[in-house]
Amino acid sequence: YKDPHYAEGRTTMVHLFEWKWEDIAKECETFLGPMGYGGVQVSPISENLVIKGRPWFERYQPVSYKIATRSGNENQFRDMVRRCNKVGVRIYVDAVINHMTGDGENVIGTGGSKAYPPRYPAVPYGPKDFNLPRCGIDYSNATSIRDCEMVGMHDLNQGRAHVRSKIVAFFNKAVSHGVAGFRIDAAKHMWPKNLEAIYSKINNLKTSIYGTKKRPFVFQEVISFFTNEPANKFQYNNLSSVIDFVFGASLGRIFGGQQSLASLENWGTQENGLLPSKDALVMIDNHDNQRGHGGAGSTILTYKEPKQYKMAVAFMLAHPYGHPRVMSSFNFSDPNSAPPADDNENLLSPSPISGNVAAGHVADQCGHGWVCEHRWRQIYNMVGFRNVAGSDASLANWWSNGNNQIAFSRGNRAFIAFNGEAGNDLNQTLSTGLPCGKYCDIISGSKTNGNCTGKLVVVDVDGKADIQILKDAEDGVLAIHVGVIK
Ligand code: AAO
Repeated sequence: YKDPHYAEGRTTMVHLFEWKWEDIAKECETFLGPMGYGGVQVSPISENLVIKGRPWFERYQPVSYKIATRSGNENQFRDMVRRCNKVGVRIYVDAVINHMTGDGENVIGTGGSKAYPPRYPAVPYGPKDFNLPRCGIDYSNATSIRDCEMVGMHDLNQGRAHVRSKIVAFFNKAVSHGVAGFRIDAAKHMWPKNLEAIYSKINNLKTSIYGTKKRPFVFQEVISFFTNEPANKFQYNNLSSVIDFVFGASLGRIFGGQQSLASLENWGTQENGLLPSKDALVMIDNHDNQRGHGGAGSTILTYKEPKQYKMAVAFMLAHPYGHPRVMSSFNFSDPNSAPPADDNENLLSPSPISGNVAAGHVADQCGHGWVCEHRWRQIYNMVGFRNVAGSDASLANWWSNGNNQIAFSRGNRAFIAFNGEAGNDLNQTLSTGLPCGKYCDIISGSKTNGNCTGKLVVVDVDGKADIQILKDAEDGVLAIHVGVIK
């Protein structure tokens, strides 16, 4: 359950938050595949409660396991998975299985199903399938975290055979369409032994795509920062991968200027409070903490602080620790607002990629309120960097000025430098570990038609190069690798 099953040479997934299946299919073909992304985490696929104003969070209140949301229907979903796989991009489903909706009258889902909480005839679930008596969560108590209701939503009892079988059938439907795995929403609120039983019943992945006997990649959402929390990540990483929230909170603190970059020298070890690398799904921000939901918000960097954010993302992608996930957002000021739409009531969202991007053409931004961080040159070029560095090129040639300037290489394949100092330029001759040659910096530009559109870096026979990052440059990073020799 810990292998993402990326196609050969790919290493990184992107969360295309609230994107439609048709748009994701196009994005796989025209951008993600060609730029080397390995996979997409999609928004929840199961039918959800329609909430007035259509906030993004309605998608976390299931009404049934029909594949029918504003992202699209089952045919569109199946078509997306097929087209993405065809260009080497995997799909991971965000699975909401801890709970159904909160209370409500006239509950109607995005697929037209009616519900009478706690009765959900379209599954079907009835009162016996939920934990009773109803209670609010006391976060100091492990049983309460698992058996009480998260913000008033009816809490499924995964100990029941009927509930397990419905969840497993839902997973297996997605597997039959060719997905590579699942994000387990609110895993912390379910007992590990129940999750283990459910995972064991998921079918092997489609042989025609993944080969024989391949288990789904499962990454569990467990928000925890301290080992002494009654429900914490170390209770789940023996089952499968876990999203490590310490990662983004710590890197946000460091690249946000509250702690020195030099302190990153031993990054990725237990002493940072992180999970073992192979167990960890990591990100700088996610759809919750970028807007103050789900905790740990104060140090989290987002697209709203672009210079620091791009530095943190570059560090995540350059460093060998963990399985990285890039966030792709829509712009917001109200944290509860719906995704960009022409007409929310009719579920007509403008396409993030319509009109402005011809097939095969690389644009740095989308439009219509979609931020598309994954299309920022400084981010997609770093995905390429990680793919070139691969998993066997270990971290080498660490350098720091003891403060906020650092550099390191990934074996003899890739090299990166950071200047996090507001008041000082970085101007140093550094060991890059790379073979002698001329390289294009992939942060200030790209290598296009044999030329560098950004800085040129000359590595001499000793592997040394003059590295310069000015204090007021647009980006505080310089990165080169053996794939961009001029
Ligand atoms: C909505 C409304 C509610 C309404 C409800 C039902 O907002 O007012 O009652 O509908 O009608 C999303 C939204 C929710 C939304 C929900 C359903 O975020 O606002 O509720 O959809 O529409 C906990 C969970 C974690 C969860 C996170 C949001 O553990 O699983 O809350 N994330 C996932 C999804 C998320 C989704 C759901 C789950 C639900 O990613 O999008 O909710 O499917 C502590 C705990 C954490 C806890 C946080 C927040 O964190 O440890 O477990 O996360 O609090 O409650 C420090 C601490 C840190 C602490 C933090 C905050 O940093 O170190 O531990 O402070 O106190």
